[in-house]
Amino acid sequence: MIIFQRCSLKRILQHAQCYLRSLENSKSLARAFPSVLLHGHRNTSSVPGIAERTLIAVKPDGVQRRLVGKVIQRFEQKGFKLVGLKMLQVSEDLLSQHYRELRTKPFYPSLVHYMTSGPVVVMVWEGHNVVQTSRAMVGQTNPAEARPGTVRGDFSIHVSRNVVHASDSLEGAQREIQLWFQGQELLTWTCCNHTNTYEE
Ligand code: DAT
Ligand code: MG
Repeated sequence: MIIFQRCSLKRILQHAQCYLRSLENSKSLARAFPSVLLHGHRNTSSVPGIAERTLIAVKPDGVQRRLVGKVIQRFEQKGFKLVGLKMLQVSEDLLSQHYRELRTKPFYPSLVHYMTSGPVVVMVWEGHNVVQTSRAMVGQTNPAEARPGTVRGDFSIHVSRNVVHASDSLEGAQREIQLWFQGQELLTWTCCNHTNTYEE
């Protein structure tokens, strides 16, 4: 009877240890999860860099000329995923942070005047290599040099009215996204045609 009690006590202790270990594992999972949610970069695919994000903005001339739909259409038809979108009147403060590298340029005052002259539509697009690809889709800064087929090449003539903004690097994109958007304004969602865009 005493032997039986010892055996079952030992088994109960083993079960308790096992339970405590699994509890510890689930605690460490719970610690990791919020950061995944915070960054909005849940990468459920084997395709590298699939959750890369960039900032695209239709500037005041593009909004006035009713080109917002055409710009969105190009990014949608390419296969990128829209994860944030809003229309706003830009403040000089936001703009001076956005264009901080250009503050000393002679054209900076007229750039600020034009960019704050009316609403802009700002977006975050997500997908594989989206930063580099969207720069190619937007075209050269000066529309005179932008190739036909690019947004600037097709819809603009002069460098001071070149319709769209696109982040020029991964670091630039991250900085600009944080500048223009609050975390909760960006959505993490699954596209229903995901497997027709990427190979798993
Ligand atoms: P991009 O918009 O291609 O990244 P950028 O960052 O060098 O180019 O310049 C930001 C914007 O400033 C650009 O889209 C239009 C304006 N800009 C640049 N060079 C200019 C110039 N020489 N004269 C007038 N505006 C200019
Ligand atoms: Mg730039």
